[in-house]
Amino acid sequence: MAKALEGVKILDFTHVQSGPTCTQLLAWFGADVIKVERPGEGDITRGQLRDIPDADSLYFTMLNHNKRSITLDTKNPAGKAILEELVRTCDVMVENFAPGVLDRMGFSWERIQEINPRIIVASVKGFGPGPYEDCKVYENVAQCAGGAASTTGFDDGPPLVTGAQIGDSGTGLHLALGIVTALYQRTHTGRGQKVLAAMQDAVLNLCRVKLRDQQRLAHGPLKEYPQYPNGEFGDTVPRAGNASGGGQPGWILKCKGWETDPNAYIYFITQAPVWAKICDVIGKPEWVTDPDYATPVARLPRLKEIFATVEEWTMTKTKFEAMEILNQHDIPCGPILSMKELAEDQSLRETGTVVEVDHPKRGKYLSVGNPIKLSDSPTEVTRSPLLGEHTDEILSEVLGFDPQRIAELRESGALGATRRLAAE
Ligand code: CAO
Repeated sequence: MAKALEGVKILDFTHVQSGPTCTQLLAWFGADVIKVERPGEGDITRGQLRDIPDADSLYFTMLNHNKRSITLDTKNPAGKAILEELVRTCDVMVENFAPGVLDRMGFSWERIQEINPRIIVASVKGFGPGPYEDCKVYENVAQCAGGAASTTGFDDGPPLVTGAQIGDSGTGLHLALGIVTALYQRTHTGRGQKVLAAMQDAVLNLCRVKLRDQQRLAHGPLKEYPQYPNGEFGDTVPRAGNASGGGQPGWILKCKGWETDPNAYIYFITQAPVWAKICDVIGKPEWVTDPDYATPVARLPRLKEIFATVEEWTMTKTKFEAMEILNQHDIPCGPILSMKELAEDQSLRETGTVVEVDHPKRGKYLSVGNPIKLSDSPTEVTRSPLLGEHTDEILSEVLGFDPQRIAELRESGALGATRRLAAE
């Protein structure tokens, strides 16, 4: 079956996490993603957090499925000339180097446009134009600078970063949307354009509800926050612990076994339309008519006490038992699932959200597959490339170079030493 982005050629000049997550998605949608890597080392994540000696790390393999790899020394004149050919041939260039790197390499936006006015140049940077535009940025820096850390954690503790990679993978998602939008616009204009996703902007976009709350503060306390009614509100959005970000109060509650299992918890939402059912389930039918508990407004100053009472009930059930009972009554809730539980979840395997991939050097490993499902463009996850595995193939198939030219290029040092799958 033809894939959604079949025929689109991506020059993937990305590394680490933010850029690779973007190009991996495009590859899953059918684009031909050509990953250009520095000879010898390649993407730095190949060697980072290694669990198996000499094999590409899970960090790399889980972010670079369905791509081809070519090694090029772009500081070598012949290597630079090949990069120029790739710019001429590809539809999109994606990069997430530190600010100024592409310019120093000789590939300013103006120069790229001269080579190929149809190309879309998509970049992840830490910050957009402004005081920090020249800074190098990693995940947690973006979480801190984008408002996530200041609003995550408990009121009496320090700011916290979250395990979700909203700075890297979150920005990669934003960039992917920018790219397909620019590709669509190109069908009318015939022109390429620059696409920028700054990590600070992407994190702030995901923290939209907190900027909402910042403005609500001017009109009084945030009544759904745990600080209400007894705590103090300053002039900035406080950390809200596990309170829900929406209008339906929620909290994380202990379940049976919490003393020994760090994940024996459930997220419980006291959604207003099912309040009567909640009261029945937890054995408090009198709360349905009691004016202190009957309405959402009356409940707000009593949320702590209400959740403590609900918890007395959840502690008598495992998180899965509680989930089953609550779902029978349409009461929104969610078990706190560990990575082990997610890895073993059969339904996630069946949908391809968790996939097992085979790799010639590391054997079988689990990965997260494509979380976006297209009915007419199904995803088949294939393993990440070895460093430079497709160098010759790309030079001949994509750029049309003959074997002699490839041999000369190899002599020149432009390609570095290629590791061949067959030789390993
Ligand atoms: N051949 C020769 N040189 C190459 C090359 C190739 N194929 N590919 C890259 N290089 C060189 C570049 O030319 C550059 O050299 P110069 O600094 O001499 O110009 C260098 O490698 C790469 O530079 P970098 O500054 O991007 O890399 P870094 O490891 O120092 O910084 C990072 C990494 C992520 C902090 C930085 O790239 C960055 O801020 N990127 C933007 C934000 C981002 O994506 N962050 C998320 C990373 S995931 O947590």
